[in-house]
Amino acid sequence: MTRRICVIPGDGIGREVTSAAQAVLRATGAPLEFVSADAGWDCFELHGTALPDATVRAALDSDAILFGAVSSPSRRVPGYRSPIVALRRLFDLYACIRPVITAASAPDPGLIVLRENTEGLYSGLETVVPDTPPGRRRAEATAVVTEAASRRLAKAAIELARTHGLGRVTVVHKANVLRETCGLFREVVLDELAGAPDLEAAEGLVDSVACRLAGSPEGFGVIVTTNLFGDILSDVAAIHGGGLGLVESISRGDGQALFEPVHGSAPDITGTGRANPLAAIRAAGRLLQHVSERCGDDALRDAGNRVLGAVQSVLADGPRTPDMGGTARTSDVLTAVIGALATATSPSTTESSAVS
Ligand code: GGG
Repeated sequence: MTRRICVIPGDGIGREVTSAAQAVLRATGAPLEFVSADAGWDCFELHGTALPDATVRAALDSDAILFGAVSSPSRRVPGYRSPIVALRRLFDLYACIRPVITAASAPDPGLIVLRENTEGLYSGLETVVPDTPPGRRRAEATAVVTEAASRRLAKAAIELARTHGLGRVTVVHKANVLRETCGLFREVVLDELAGAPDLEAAEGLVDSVACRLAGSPEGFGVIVTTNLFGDILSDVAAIHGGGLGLVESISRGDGQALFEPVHGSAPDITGTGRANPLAAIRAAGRLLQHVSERCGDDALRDAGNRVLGAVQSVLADGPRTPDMGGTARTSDVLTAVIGALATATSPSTTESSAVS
């Protein structure tokens, strides 16, 4: 049966890397059809919305979403809101999973950052206090933490740690200062972990974890944390996975799932043909594994495993884009991945388990 993939390339190099990922998906021979949909800043400039209704419908009507990257402006633009944050909330994609394959753990994840994806400080509850004179302006943001969202995330952390043999779940928070919000998150996650005696439960304050994580990825297992902390820590963790050009991100709920590279739209290199497509290609491999798991199609899982295996072999032998110290172009890496697909061997048991 043909599965429908909604491709949302977004802005900048998002378009270049999703095009490469789509080419790899086609090269697997898996029975897929692609529906392209708009989102992002360019879309906003063209259509007056960063997330058209047609895009939401196309995403709804698909088996999975392949997303590129968007460039939301850092200044306030009336009518604009981040489409990726909106998609995560619209589809209740509560678990954002960022596996980090380190030199020591390859081809399996040595660390997974699991970020709450629907609330926290990204709940969209920001206000400006009206009518304040210059010099006295004031803006406020509300962080939302609920027991239900924290508990379902903790369950996902437990499942991930078990599936990938990571042995430990580390809850990261700042409950010594944010006693109510982080305090609730910490309490609920630790409570859920108490019911998983096969796993070691650990905890850490976000600042000290960031410092330790910048030095080494060892000993964390699955890091489970709130939205903003997870956004930052997953970029720090990417250092150990070869940089942002290599790490994929899976946002899933109980229904839909969205796959994307962790990196953004990189306007500085857009159009130069030097973007690293490997994170997006890995995202495409995870997408195949996920769809396979959802619909019980072993051939799709095999295709996903081959994509991930092909990426590993290109990482070992090159070619490499400039972010990895090489001089290769996006198209060189794409050609190499497609070439490696034919001979990609079946990866180890844990890698062949869907991360989502
Ligand atoms: N592929 C991930 C991505 O696009 N990262 C940049 C990001 O999250 N931007 C948020 C935004 O621009 O709204």
